[in-house]
Amino acid sequence: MSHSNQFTLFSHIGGHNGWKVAFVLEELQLTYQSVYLNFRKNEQKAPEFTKYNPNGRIPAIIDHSNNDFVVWESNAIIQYIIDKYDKEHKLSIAPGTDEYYTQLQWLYFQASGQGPYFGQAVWFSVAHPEKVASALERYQKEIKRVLGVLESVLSKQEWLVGGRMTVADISFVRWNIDAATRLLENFDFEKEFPATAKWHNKLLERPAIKKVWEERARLVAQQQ
Ligand SMILES: N[C@@H](CCC(=O)N[C@@H](CS)C(=O)NCC(=O)O)C(=O)O
Repeated sequence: MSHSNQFTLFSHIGGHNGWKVAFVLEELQLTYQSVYLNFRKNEQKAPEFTKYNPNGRIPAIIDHSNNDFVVWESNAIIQYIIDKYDKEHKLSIAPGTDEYYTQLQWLYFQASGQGPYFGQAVWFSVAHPEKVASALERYQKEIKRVLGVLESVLSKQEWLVGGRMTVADISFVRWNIDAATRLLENFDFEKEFPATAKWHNKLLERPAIKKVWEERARLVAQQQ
């Protein structure tokens, strides 16, 4: 089958992890077509999709330039993209260096320490059938704890690794948008975590990230 775009990206308009991959693809100017699954119809659990991702969750990518190779788990996808297609290390740290593992450390921390906890805060605030104040409080506290970890580093350096922007920084953007705008009550990001807020706003100003985020806004508006 011939494809005009290098990648197919399975994503979701309201979700988080697909946008993270789109940010990276756009930054590297790689071509992709997004397929947005409909969670209301449970399309992420249907065999047409689980044949690609047995975990039944977005994102997943198909690389049409590599025999339709499939990868799922957002940060594994990001790792695949940079290892294979960021040979000049515009957005990543060269393998074989110590800092490569610092980059990996942040990617793991994002996937295990930020995403799931911030996600549970959303679940207990809007989706859980009962109100469980203690659970919500636990996850909201964890959001601040994770932002505190970032602040402790970013108050001393501009970027997480290598003295420049990499995928490590980009991986945090999507959930931090929600932390800054809707996950916490009476929260002043700039005041409580000034270095992290500055770093986050700088990332939002990146033309590639802006472009992807504007596309999402357009799709969200279309749904309403
Ligand atoms: N650790 C996974 C998390 C994937 C994930 O939770 N995806 C959500 C949307 S952002 C999903 O597909 N949810 C639908 C479901 O759980 O059925 C990753 O980083 O790719």
